Amino acid sequence: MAEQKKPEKRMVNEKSKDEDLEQFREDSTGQYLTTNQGVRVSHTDDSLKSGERGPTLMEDFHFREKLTHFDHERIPERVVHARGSGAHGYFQVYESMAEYTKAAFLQDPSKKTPVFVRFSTVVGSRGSADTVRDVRGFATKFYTEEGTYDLVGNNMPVFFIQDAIKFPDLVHAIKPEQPNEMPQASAAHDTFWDFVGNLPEITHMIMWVLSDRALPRSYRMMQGFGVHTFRFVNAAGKGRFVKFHWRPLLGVHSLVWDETQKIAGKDPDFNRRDLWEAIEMGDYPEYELGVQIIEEEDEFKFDFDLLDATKIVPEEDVPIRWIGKMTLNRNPDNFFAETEQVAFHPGNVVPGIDFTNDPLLQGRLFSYLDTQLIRLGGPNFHEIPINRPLAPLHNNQREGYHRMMINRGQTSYFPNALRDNYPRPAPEEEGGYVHYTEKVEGRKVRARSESFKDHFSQAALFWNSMSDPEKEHIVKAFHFELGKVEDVEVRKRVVDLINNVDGDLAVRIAEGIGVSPPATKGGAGVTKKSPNLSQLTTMMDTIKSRKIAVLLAEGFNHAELMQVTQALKGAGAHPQIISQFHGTVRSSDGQEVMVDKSYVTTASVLFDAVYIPGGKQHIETLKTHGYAIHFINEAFKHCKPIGATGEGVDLLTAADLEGVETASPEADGDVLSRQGVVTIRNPKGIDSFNERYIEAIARHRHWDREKKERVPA
Ligand code: HDD
Repeated sequence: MAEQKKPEKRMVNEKSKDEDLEQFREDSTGQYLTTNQGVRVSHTDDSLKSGERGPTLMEDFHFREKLTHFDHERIPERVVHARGSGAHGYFQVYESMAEYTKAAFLQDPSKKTPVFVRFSTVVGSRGSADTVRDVRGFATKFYTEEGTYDLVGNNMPVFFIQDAIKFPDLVHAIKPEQPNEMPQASAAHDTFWDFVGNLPEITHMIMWVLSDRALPRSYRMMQGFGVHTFRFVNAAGKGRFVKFHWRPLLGVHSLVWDETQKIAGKDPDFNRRDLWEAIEMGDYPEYELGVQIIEEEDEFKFDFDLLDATKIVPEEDVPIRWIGKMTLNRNPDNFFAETEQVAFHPGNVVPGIDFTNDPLLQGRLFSYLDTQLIRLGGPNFHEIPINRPLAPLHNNQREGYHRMMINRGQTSYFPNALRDNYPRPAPEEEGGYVHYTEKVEGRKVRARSESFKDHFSQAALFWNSMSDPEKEHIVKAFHFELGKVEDVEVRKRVVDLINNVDGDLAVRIAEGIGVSPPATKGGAGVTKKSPNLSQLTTMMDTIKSRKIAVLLAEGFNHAELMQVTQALKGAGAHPQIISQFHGTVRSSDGQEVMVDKSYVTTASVLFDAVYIPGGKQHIETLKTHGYAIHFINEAFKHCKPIGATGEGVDLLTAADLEGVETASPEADGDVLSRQGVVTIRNPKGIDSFNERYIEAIARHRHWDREKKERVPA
């Protein structure tokens, strides 16, 4: 027998994903219009007719092709996570993780692995608003040299259910109701809460979904989690459990409920626009990847099961190690081609990363490939540019709808002698994926492990770890969600369920929704806290990329405006001039400034903070502008930082910010910072004003103000 050729060493593809996509890009600038066959078109405004007023002719191939293509433009939206926004970028590990995993993209700190990330809401349709109360998807595709790895996570570390077989029930319950397809993109209706009241395992996730985590200020300011326990495997074949985390370098920040509802009208694309604009402006979102690594011998040392996706591994038990950073630095060229057609799959793993027996994960391993077959119309969706691996691919799969690859050679089977067995399986040392040799045995049972049955302790841990304002937000969220439920028995059952977590919380919920509190006050008997579950422990030392509204009318103080806006820009924020009309406004010393937005094209809810410079005439005018007063009141009500200098302080007095002290006319040069309202009368002290104002913005929100119910907005 002739000696067999050795397969070539893996050709590491050094192309970036951007270069890879180049061959598919089209730019029609300077080009003639053609048909899909490349025939130049001479006229596209009238169909071909028999006489000017006669019938259209079948032979009009341009008309038929144009209409037919249009008629087929839509594909089914994702059954969940239909609304999403994507971005390209790269990932770099800080130091080699070889001790824990052999995954090539986690070895070399100098290597940049291209990524594509899609953020999403879960429940709403493709055209629904961004700021609804919902979990956010955080799915990352790493185009590694060993093949594509997908980390398909969410912005919450736990899930609603423990076994994938319940996923269709969950989704049917939370999606709009059957008879009338209402409400859109909202859990606040009877069927969802009916499901909740009958499914104790959902309790922990409900606490997260009703918390501020469900209202992210930005995709750039939320965490991500792999949720399941996965496995790292090193070159020696040693396996360890691993939990994945993403943390944003801008800190974790949320909107407030009233604000989210208003934004849904003012700018339904709020989070999508935010991501897009940030990348266009060079404010590249950055996230660190973290891992919690657990030795196999420690599998049973926790009071919950590592295979249960309704549980976290508290940081106090296993600290997070931050191992690398992802930077998103390029917007897609075409939403449909990239963000819509991208297909994630938790089963896309590379050597060094493996699964566990988490029954939720196991079910996902089936569902994602299956769903793409209907959504993307056949088995060749991996050939769509955004889904193509950067690693070369060779196998004996053939044909099917929309096949792009032109396979050469006589054979499409294995084994074969005609082509020396090519393409042939790679041994492990040549990068062949070998599944972790976990020992499994047992009887076939349709059952849930006893170790999955504590549904309330971690829900209580989460509740205990919240700050007072966060707790208040959760109670109010229950009031809203259950307040929308028409069936009183459904409301009651949820109150009874929450009584298992915390008796006082159950009473506070009952109070707001017209049902009697549980007969006996219950609770999970957990007093522990895990401080980092609260968003108030997040980074609060940067104002990078925050949007600051500057309210202006004719006659403002130009020097103050410049000093403050320069300082804000210096700290990385983006001040925008808001005035009654578009065009320009003139300062007291005759300088013209361009207006970015007029009152009617924007609103306070679209900004992170407000600033009002001095200028006598300008303030007298603003006092008469209902929009300006409303702008301030609303920003105040939403606990946003407000800054005013010189006569600007008088506008705050006119807006009546219920008892918050501002700098008095006599206070010469002293800055006053009270509950995020920062004021100064004399511009001499503007530098210290800037410092305090920037500090107040970095804190994001000033929750003390929430108690001031009287402030109109
Ligand atoms: Fe899922 C999409 C995240 C459980 C079935 N899921 C989808 C996306 C994300 C997640 C981020 C959108 C990906 C994209 O942007 O295209 N899903 C999760 C997480 C889960 C989870 C973090 C629990 C830990 N999912 C889950 C289960 C099932 C599914 C248990 C079914 C058994 N998910 C799907 C799906 C989707 C999907 C139906 C819809 C579109 C798609 O897959 O591509 O297959």
